[in-house]
Amino acid sequence: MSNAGWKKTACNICYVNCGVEVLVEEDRIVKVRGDRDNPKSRGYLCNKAARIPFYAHHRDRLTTPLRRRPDGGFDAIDWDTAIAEIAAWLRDVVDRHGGKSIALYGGGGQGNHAGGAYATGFLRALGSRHVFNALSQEKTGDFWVNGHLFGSQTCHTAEDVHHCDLLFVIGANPWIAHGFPNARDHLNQIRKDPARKLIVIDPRRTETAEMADLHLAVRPGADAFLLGAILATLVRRDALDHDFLTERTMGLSEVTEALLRIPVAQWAAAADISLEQIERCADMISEARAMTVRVELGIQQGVNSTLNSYLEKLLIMLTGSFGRPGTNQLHSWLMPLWGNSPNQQFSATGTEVIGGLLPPNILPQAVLNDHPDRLRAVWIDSSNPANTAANTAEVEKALAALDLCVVVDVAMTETARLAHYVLPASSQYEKTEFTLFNFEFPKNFFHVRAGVVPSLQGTLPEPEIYTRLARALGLLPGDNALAPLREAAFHSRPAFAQALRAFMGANPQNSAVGALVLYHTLGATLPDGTAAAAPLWQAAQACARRSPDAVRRALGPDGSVADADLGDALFDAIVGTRSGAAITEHSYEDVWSLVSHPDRKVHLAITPLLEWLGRLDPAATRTPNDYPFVLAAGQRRMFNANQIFRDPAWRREDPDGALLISTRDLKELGASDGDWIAVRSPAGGRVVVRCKTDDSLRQGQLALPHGYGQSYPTRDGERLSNGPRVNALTDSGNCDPIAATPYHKHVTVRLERLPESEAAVFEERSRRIHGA
Ligand SMILES: Nc1nc2c(c(=O)[nH]1)N[C@H]1C(S)=C(S)[C@@H](COP(=O)(O)OP(=O)(O)OC[C@H]3O[C@@H](n4cnc5c(=O)[nH]c(N)nc54)[C@H](O)[C@@H]3O)O[C@H]1N2
Ligand SMILES: Nc1nc2c(c(=O)[nH]1)N[C@H]1C(S)=C(S)[C@@H](COP(=O)(O)OP(=O)(O)OC[C@H]3O[C@@H](n4cnc5c(=O)[nH]c(N)nc54)[C@H](O)[C@@H]3O)O[C@H]1N2
Ligand code: SF4
Ligand SMILES: [Mo]
Repeated sequence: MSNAGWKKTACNICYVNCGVEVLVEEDRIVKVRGDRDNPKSRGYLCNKAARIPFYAHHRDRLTTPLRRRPDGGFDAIDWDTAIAEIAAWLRDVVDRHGGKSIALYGGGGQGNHAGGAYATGFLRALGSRHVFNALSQEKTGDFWVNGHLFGSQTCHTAEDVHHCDLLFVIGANPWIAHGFPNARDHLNQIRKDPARKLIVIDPRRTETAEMADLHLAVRPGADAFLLGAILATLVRRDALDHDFLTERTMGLSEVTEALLRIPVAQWAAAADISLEQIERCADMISEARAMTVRVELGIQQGVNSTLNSYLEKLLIMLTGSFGRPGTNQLHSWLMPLWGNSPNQQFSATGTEVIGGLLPPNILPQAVLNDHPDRLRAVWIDSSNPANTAANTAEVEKALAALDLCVVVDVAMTETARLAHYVLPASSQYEKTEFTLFNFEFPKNFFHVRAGVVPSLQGTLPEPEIYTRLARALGLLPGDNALAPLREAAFHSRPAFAQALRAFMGANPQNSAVGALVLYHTLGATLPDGTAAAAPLWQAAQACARRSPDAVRRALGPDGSVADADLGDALFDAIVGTRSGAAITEHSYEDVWSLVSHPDRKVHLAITPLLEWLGRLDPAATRTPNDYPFVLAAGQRRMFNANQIFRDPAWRREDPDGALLISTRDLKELGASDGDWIAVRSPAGGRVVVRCKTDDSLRQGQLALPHGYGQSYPTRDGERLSNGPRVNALTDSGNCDPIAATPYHKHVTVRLERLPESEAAVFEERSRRIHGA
C-alpha cells in the first residue's frame, strides 16, 4: 500500500462523503481533488476537503494503547496487555452486573461506519443493546415521527433537490453545512433559474438565506408557531392536494381540524413574521410544481423539535410534495444506519429508545442514578461526548463514575483523557471504510473505500481491535476453526453461504459476532484488502430481496442474473469499485413500496403531537430576564467540522471560534468587536470567547460554533484547548419531551464583560495555541 500516486477514497469531513482522489507521497496524503468517477458527487468538493491531511497526519495521533494511572496520567502499554486487561475487566462487569450494564457510545462518525458493525456485534455478544450516538442528539425525533407516518423508524425522507422548482429550507444552512450532495452547485443553479425558487426559515440571514426568494427570519424557537400558521393558511385556502391525500394517506380530517383551530395572526406574531409574508409563502407553495423540503438542526435541535419534524412532514404531505420528481421521497438502504424500536424503554431512566438508540442527554443520569439497571461501563468508539454531549460537567462526572470506560479513537480526545483505557485506531485513510449515510432517491449509492496509506505504527483498524477482544473473551473462535469457512469462500459464494449456515447452526453463540466471522472468512477474498466490508454481503442480499427491480436497474448489465444471485452481484459491484457504485435506481412510484405500513399509506394523524400542537403557548417564546440572549450553541461555519480536526492550523479563518453578536447588542454591552467576553448559562457553565459582530443575526440572538474546544499540544508541549467547549453551557434537561434530543439552538444565556487581566490571559493563550 505504500506506493505513491493518486488514490480514490472519500472525504470524511461531513456526512455527504464526497468522492475524492488523494495524492500520496511517502505514505502521506499531500493533495486532495474531487473524484469525477464518483457517481454521486461527480468531482464536487467544498472548501474543507483540501484540509484532509490535517485529519490524517498530525502530532496528536494515538500510537499506543494507554492505561490511566490513579494520578490521572497515562502509561503506554502493549496491545496484548491492553486486550487482556480490558477483557478481564469486561468479564468482571458482566459477572457482577450483567451485560446490560454496558453501553456503546458512538460506532461511527462522519465517514467511518465500517467499525460500527463490529462494535455493536461485540456489545451484543456481551449481552447489551444499549447504544448512544450522535443521531440521537439530532434525528431521533424525526425517526419517531416517521415511525408513525410510514410504519417504521427506518423510513427516512430524502430530498430530490435536483428536480425541484421550490426548495423550502427550514433551520438548515446547506451553503455551509451541505447535508445533501453538491449543495453549493444546486443552490447556485436555483438562484440562476428564474423558474426555480428558494424559501428559507432561519432567524439568521445565513449564506443560504441570502440566496433566497423569501427569507422568513423567525424568532428563535418559534418554528412550531410559524409552521402551524403556514399550514393553517394552506388549509383555510384549501390549497391541499386532495387527490394525493385521498389516494395515499389516512387521518386527514383529524389533522385539518387541529390546524383550523390555530389562531394564525397570534401565532404569526409569536414567530415575529408578518401575515403578508405568510401569505406570500403560501402563494409560492401553491404555485410550485414540485416542492422539496430540506430541514436540519435549526428545527431538530430547536424548541419543540419532534413537533417541528411532524409539522415539516405535514407540509410535505398536505401539499402532495411526495413521491414525484422534485419532491421528498423515502430512500432505499443497503443497510439501515439505525433501527426500529417502537415502544421500547430503557429501564434505568424510563427513556424511550428510538431507532434503537439512547439519547446522549440521558447519559449522566443513566450512570449516576441509583437504579439497579444503571450503566457501569461505557465503550466509546468514534465519538467525543466530553465535548459534544450536553452539559460537559455532568458528562465528565458520569464518565469518572464508571467502573470501566474505554475509548477507541485516532486522537487523544477530551473523552479519552477521562477513560481507563485508550485504544489507538487507524485513521479512515489507513483502512477499509464506508458510510451508511446513503440517502439518495431515485438513485442511491454506496462507496467502499480501501486504505490509501499504511496504518500508523501502533494503531489497528477497528475489526482487528474487536477481533482481539472477542477472542480474549472467548466470543469468537480462532483462525483454525474458521479455516473451512474461508476455504468455502474462496471456492464459491453458494458454497460459502451453505458453509456459513451450517457453522451458525452449530455455533449459535457466535451469531452476535457474525460480522467478525465474515471479516475473517469471506473478507479474505475481497479486492484491495477490503475485508472489513464483508458484513455488507448479508446487507446486499437483503437489499436485493427487498428491491430487486431497483437493484437490477442500478447494476445495468451486471444485474442480468438469476434472483438468487442478485445479492452477490450487488455485493461484487460495491466491493469491486473504489469510486462508489449505484445500489438502487427506483421509479418514483416505487416510493410506496418503501412505506412500511401494510396498507402502504401515510398515516397522517399522530394524536400526541396534535395534542402538543393544541397546547402551544405563544408566551413561551419569551426569554427569561436574567438570561436575555438566545444562543445557537453549535453553528456550522466555513472552518468547523465536528471533532474531526484537532490541529488548530487547519483553519483559514475564525481561529478562536468567535461568538457572533449583532452590532447593537454588542454596543449595548459596552464591548467592541474582538473583545473577550464571558457567556453564562443557567446550567452553571461559563465560557470565555472572543466576540465578532455579525448583523445577519437577529437582535438578542447569539451564535457559537460547533467543533471547537479540542486540546492540542502547543510547540512547547503544553496542551491547550482551542475555542469554546460549547457544551459547558448546555443543559441536558433542555430537550425534547419525546426524543430527549437537545434544544442546542436555543440556550438562554447572559453576557459579561471580562476584567482586563482575565482577557489578557485568554489573548495570550490564543497566541500560543496559534503558534505566534
Ligand atoms: N462546516 C461544517 N459542516 C457540517 C458540520 C460541521 O461541523 N461543519 N457538521 C455536519 C453535521 S454532523 C450536521 S448534523 C449538519 C448540520 O447542519 P445545519 O443544521 O444546516 O447547520 P447548523 O449551523 O447547526 O444549523 C442550521 C441553522 O439553524 C439555524 N437556527 C438556529 N436557531 C433556529 C431556530 O430557532 N429556528 C430555525 N428555523 N433555525 C434556527 C441557524 O441559524 C443555522 O443557520 O452539518 C454537517 N456539516
Ligand atoms: N452544543 C452542540 N452540541 C452538538 C451539536 C451542536 O450543534 N451543538 N451537534 C451535534 C451533532 S449534529 C453531532 S453529529 C455530534 C457529533 O459529535 P460526536 O458523536 O462526538 O462525533 P464527532 O464530533 O464527529 O467526533 C468523532 C470522533 O471520532 C474520532 N475518529 C475519527 N476517525 C476515526 C476512526 O477512524 N476511528 C475511530 N475509532 N475514531 C475516529 C475523532 O477523532 C473524534 O474524536 O455533536 C453534537 N453535539
Ligand atoms: S461537502 Fe462534506 S464531504 Fe464534500 S468535500 Fe465538503 S466537507 Fe467533504
Ligand atoms: Mo450531526
